[in-house]
Amino acid sequence: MSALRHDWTRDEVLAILELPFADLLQRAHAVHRAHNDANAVQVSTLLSIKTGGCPEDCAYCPQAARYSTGVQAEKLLPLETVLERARQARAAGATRFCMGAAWRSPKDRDVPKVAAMIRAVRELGMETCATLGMLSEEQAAALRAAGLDYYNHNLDSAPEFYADVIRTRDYQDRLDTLGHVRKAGLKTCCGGIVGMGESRDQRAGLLHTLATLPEHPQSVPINRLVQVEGTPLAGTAMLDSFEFVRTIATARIVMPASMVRLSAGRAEMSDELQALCFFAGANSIFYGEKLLTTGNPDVVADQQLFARLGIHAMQLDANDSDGACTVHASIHESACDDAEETVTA
Ligand code: SAM
Ligand code: DTB
Ligand code: SF4
Repeated sequence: MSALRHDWTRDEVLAILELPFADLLQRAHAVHRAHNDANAVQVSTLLSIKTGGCPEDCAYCPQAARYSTGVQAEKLLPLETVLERARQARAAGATRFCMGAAWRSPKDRDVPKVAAMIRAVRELGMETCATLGMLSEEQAAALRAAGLDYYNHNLDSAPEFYADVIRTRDYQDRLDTLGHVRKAGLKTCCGGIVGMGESRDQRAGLLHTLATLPEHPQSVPINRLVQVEGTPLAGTAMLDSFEFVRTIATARIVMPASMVRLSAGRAEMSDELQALCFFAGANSIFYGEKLLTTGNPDVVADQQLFARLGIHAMQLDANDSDGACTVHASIHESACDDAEETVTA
C-alpha cells in the first residue's frame, strides 16, 4: 500500500490526468485495490433540509434566489420529517445520510436545530454528513459535539477558475471553513464540479488543491455539472465522458485512501460510464430519486447496476463513527434477486 503524499505538484497531477486512458485506468485501479475493496460502493442518501432562496451567486446552482429556476424557497424541515426520511433511506440500504441547506452560512439559532437532526439520525446508526455553507469554529465544534461525522464544503473548482463561477465569497473563505471543520475534529468531505467550462489544466488545479490540503479530505465528491435552466451555466458544452473518468481516476491516485464519491450528474450517465468510474476508483454514490433539487437514477436501476457489476453496498465498520453504527441491510441481496430476471432476460 503506497503512503499518502501531500506534496504533489500541479504538473504531476496534470501528467497523471493526461496519461493514455488505459495506463491511467490501470494505475488508478491498482491504487484502488491496494487501499479499498474494489467491489464495494457506499450508498448515501441526500436530503435537502432547507431548500432554495440562497443569497449566494454560484453560477451552477438552482437554489440561488437570484436565478429563475423554478425551485421554491422553503423553511428548514421539521426534525420529524428529516428523521422519517432517514429511516426510509436506512430501510432502502443507505448507510450514510447527508443533509444539505441552501445557506451562505447557518445562523447561530439554526445550529441547535440541525444538531438535533444529526443526533437523531446518528441514533439510527447511520453515518452523518451535513453541508450548510460557511462555518465558524464554534459552529463546527457544536456540530461535532452533536455527533456529526463529516462536513461537506466543496472547493468546487481550481483557484483561478473560481471567480468565473462564484463572486459572493472567495476561495479563501472556503479554505477557512475547511480549517474550522478539521480543527473541530470533523472529517472533511470536499470536492468539486467538473463540466463548468474549465480546462483540463484547471481540473488538475482542483485535484492538486484537494490533494495538498493539510489532510486529504476523507471524502471527495466529484460532481458532473447538472445543467439547470435559468442558471448562468445552463448551456455549457457537456464534458466528454472520458474526461470525467480521467478526473475520477486521478482523484483516486492522488488521494488513495479517500472515499471518492461519484456524486451529481449520474442521471445523465450511462451504466457503462458509471462502471468505468467504479473501475477507476469511485466508491460511493448518492442513492434515491433525488439529490437536493435535481434528479438521480431510480433505486431499482441502481440495484440492478450493482448486481450486474457484482458490486455490494459497503457496510459501516462498527469501529467507525465512534462505534455507534451497526451493520445494515445491503441492497445487494435484493439487487441479486432482481438480477436473476434482469440479467438473464
Ligand atoms: N449551500 C451550501 C454550500 O454551497 O456549501 C451547501 C449546499 S450546496 C448545494 C453543495 C454543493 O452542491 C455545492 O458546493 C456544489 O458543489 C454542488 N452543486 C450544486 N449545484 C450543482 C449542480 N447543478 N451540479 C453539480 N453540483 C452541484
Ligand atoms: C456534493 O458535492 N454534491 C451533492 C452534495 N455534495 C451535497 C449535491 C449535489 C447537488 C446537485 C444539484 C441539486 O440537486 O440541487
Ligand atoms: Fe447557495 Fe450552496 Fe447553491 Fe451556492 S451552492 S447558491 S451557497 S445553496
